Amino acid sequence: AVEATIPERLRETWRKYSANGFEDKGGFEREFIRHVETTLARSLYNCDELAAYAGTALAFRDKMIIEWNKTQQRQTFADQKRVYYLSLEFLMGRALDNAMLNIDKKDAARDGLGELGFRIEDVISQEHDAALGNGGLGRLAACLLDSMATLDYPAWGYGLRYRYGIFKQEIIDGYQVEIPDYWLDFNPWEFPRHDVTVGIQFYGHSEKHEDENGKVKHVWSGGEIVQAVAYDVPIPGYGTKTTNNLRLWSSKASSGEFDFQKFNAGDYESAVSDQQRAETISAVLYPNDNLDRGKELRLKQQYFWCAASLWDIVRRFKKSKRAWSEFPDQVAIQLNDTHPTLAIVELQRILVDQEDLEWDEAWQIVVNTFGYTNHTVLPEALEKWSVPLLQHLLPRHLEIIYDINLFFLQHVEEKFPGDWELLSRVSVIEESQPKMVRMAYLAIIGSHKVNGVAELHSDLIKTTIFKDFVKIYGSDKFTNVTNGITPRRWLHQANPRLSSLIASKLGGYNFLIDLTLLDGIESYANDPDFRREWTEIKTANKERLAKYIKETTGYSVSPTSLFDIQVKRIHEYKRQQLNIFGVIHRYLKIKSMTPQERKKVVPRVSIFGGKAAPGYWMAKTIIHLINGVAAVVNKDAEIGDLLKVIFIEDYNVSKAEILVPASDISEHISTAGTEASGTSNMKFVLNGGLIIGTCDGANIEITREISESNIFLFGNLAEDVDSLRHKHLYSGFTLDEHLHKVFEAIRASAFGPASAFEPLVASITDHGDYYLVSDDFSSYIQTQEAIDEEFTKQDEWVVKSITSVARMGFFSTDRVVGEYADEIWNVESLDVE
Ligand code: IMP
Ligand code: B1N
Repeated sequence: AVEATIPERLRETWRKYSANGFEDKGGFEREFIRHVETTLARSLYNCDELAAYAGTALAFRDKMIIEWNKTQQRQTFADQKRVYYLSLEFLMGRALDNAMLNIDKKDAARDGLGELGFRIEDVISQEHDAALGNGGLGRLAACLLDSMATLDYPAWGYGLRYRYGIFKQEIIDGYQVEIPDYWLDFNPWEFPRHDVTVGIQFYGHSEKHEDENGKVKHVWSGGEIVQAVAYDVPIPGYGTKTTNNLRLWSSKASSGEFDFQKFNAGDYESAVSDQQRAETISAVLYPNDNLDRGKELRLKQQYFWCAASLWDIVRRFKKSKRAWSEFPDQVAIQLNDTHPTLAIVELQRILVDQEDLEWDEAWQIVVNTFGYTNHTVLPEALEKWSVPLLQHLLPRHLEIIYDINLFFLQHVEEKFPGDWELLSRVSVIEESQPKMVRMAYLAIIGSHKVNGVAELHSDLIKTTIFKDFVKIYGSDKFTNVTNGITPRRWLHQANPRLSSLIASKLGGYNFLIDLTLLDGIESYANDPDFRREWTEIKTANKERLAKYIKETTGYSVSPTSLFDIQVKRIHEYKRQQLNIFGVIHRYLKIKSMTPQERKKVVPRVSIFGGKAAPGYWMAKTIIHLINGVAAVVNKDAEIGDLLKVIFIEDYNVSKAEILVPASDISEHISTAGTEASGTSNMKFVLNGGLIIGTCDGANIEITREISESNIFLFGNLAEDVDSLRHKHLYSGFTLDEHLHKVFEAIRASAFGPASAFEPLVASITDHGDYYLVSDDFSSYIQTQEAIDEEFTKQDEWVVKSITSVARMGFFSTDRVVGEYADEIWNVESLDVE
């Protein structure tokens, strides 16, 4: 319909001069030089690596945005249901390599850059990571975007354009120091849309008015308005022309906000401060992972982003001129954890207050639109907002929350008359001092589906934190969608040689879009030539990491050692403390050996990496201890290569791409029942590393897929955790003798002043050992010994490695997106042809 309104002649002219981008090496060089000369105003004589990166990125950006435009047009004309993925975090990492591979022009760029005097790897490594996330939750959002584009779903991400991503970590004297991550100096991947700007209201008050028909209307007035400006980031699919959109909102003062009268009167400070206050909203990503701190600015971020996104979604829907009842047939909104729960309240407000729908009709639309994904059962991560804060910041929304709760409790009361305890347990309002709004309950009530992210986790939410809601709604409202990863970035991009070896046996790269095809390599585990190539690739990846370690830490590690890697956020529940205590045990044991005995030791490099939340003191203590142990062990001449301990500074997505392909063993050793899924476990196995892990999260399903003989499981089960904790508190416990020795060494200041580490030791010996380190320690060190033993049988080890990779097909986000599409969104992909 829109097409018909444009005269044919105009369309012809447009077609004639449309941008085309490049196709081959020559075309790439032409576009590269054009951008270096005209966009960057540089020349042959001052084109350094950074300029080469910029020129390359701009050439690729042109190609992507051409497809972006066509995709958006196609999706607009097709007029079918779209998906909106609301996430406060998108941990994208670098974009250039991904763009090159997804649009299949990396060879052209490599050859072109070569002719122009650059190495493609050096150019790629100039890029600053887009680090708008903390860890697994944010990286999952990025993997899902990749898969939604690859599978041609009409899907947009919505998030915040933080000026500062997750902080950069430096280690100084063994301590973590945080440095701000200003990443926007040069960002070729975003398109500012100053025409897509909306005012977002805060504070003020809510009033009731009666209109001429006696109908009560709610009006929210007063307060302040902050502008939300859209920035669009193109998301290219792999092997398809679909290029989807990630829309990030940036906050800006309303134009009236910069007060020229104050400015002219010389009151510069207060003229500027209003502006700064507005811009603060999208200034910085909160650096907490699995922790809710209830800060006002965080609530402002959440509402700002939800309100802007809903305005945009509703505006787009209204262009279709459909009835409101069709909204859920056109729009699916997925809530990435409870952070965007206010979107539920905001849509109800738009429908009732602005569009004049009846409450019940509006509410039905809302519930049919939203789905909620829960990512954690940790009590400290379950979001609650105080009623007085909501009253102050969002007065009308608080009223709506109270009404939602009232109607919900009436429904519960009808179903379970007289069960007052049930009513108070499931109320959205916690009757504490001050009263608190339980966001997860609101998210459940306002969504048609609630999912966990791995089987154990989805069972746990149904039997523990959301048990009452299963009783009320039945178990059909709850479902499981086990997480995955994108094989494009986490195999093809991070490990090109392995990807190419697999492709050579499978007759091409189809496995990258149907990961279950990997099962075709299982039989090659019997082929000695294949095993040799497989081993060579692992060794090359370990050499690359060893080189990186040498350059960044100065320590030399031998690539023939067993590389044992634990990289993830530092958290007590993830138990890096268990790992480092195990390392100390290993060190003490080697020290006590005779030279003859030492000859039998399997040399090991224990590699750690990860950030601690700046306010999480115990996590910082764990980092400190790891570095203390490294300082002692690595310079102990008696130990030499038998043991090295490495802490990789500033772990991020692009460092993960170096670490993940280089592991022999990786550690996923959370206290059972605490890690909802984990996704790096999948990445390591897909790259031919074996894992040591607890029966937790997705480890359980990985075991089921690859078989128990290919994974090293240890430790207590989730079902026993409660009684063990209870036992610690009420009957006390005796320490494992090996762990006791480890603590003696720490308390004797073997790794730095004992006082620094005392709180960590005491959390186990004196404060109940909540994470069951002592209960799992002996099983952990025995399993590590079994790993040493297995590693000496290299042939068997490689067979395990190949077999595991062959069986990892289940863990692609392509499968994940398909499940969301069928079971939650009811949305179909859009044929590109
Ligand atoms: P929005 O849905 O209005 O935000 O538009 C997103 C993008 O879709 C725009 O930037 C356009 O590229 C494309 N688009 C939106 N409406 C139309 C249309 O009517 N014809 C062609 N493309 C459109
Ligand atoms: O989400 C990942 C899972 O694989 C991990 O097991 C899980 O720990 C992670 C509040 C979170 N859950 N909750 C968070 C992050 C930031 C924040 O402010 C909570 N992250 C997870 C993907 O499902």
